[in-house]
Amino acid sequence: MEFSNELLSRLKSSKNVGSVCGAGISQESGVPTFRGEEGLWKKYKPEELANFDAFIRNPELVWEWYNYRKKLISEVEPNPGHYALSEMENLFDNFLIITQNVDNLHRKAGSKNLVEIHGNIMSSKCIKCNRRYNDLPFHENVISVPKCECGGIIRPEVVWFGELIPEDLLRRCYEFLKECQFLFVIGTSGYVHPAASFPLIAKENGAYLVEINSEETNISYMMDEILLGTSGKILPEIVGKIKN
Ligand code: BV8
Ligand code: ZN
Repeated sequence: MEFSNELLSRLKSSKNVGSVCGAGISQESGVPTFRGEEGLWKKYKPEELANFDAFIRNPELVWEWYNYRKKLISEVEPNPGHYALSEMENLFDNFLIITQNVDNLHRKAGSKNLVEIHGNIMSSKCIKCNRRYNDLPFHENVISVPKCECGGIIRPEVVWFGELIPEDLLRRCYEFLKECQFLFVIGTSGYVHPAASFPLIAKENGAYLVEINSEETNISYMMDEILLGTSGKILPEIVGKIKN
């Protein structure tokens, strides 16, 4: 893929470079996205499963969904897109990944400068005493709702619809976006807030916005450039250009 001189010169001269990532960056690892035709789960909308009321109403069903996703995620690896972002940490003074994904793949690819604003599917917590349980075993087809020693039920430690993003994570994002000079917006349909508002905040602070997506999205209108294609292919090519 050819990149504009504008993109390359801005990128090479930027110190504060970031990325806002969505499910699309994990698609080439084999993790289904939410709103694509393959959909995470055709029968239900994530918005109907990924919320606290649905969990209280039917914790078995919600754990079935999360165990299905945990098993799937435990069998996949990061793709070249994740590794390219991990490499960018060494190419810029101040590089940050803000991800909506809970699939642990940025960490597996070695990224350290990472804010998982929607949490991480591999950690769970008791809804009564908040005790954290990392790496709960997930049994396929055995649907039992995990219980805490205190008797409370345990939930996946992810941020559901209607729940607040942890204050410290949100603050870290806003502080970064204030200084951001160049922002990649990768593999997100731009529906879910507050992540969907991050590119505009960066733009208002002078950042150059480059969207990487296999199709136009809800937020393409605000981008300085749109690179249509898959992130697993485009990101390593960008890293190659920066290194030369
Ligand atoms: C909150 C965790 C305060 C669980 C998730 C303002 C305006 C409108 C609505 C709201 C608003 N503020 C709050 C809301 C309500 C709500 C919201 O945004 N609703 C939307 C649906 C309208 N937001 C919240 O509730 C948030 N909390 O704001 O608290 C508050 C609360 C209530 C009311 C007011 C304020 C919390 C949201 C967090 C929800 N949790 N996940 C879990 O994952 O199990 S969201 C879920 O969607 C995932 O995290 C996912 O990452 C995220 C976003 O989806 P995408 O990542 O974009 O994935 P999608 O499938 O949609 O798109 C994939 C893209 O990839 C596509 O564009 C495709 O073309 C592209 N692609 C595919 N393959 C590739 C590719 N691109 C490149 N390469 C490829 N190979
Ligand atoms: Zn407990």
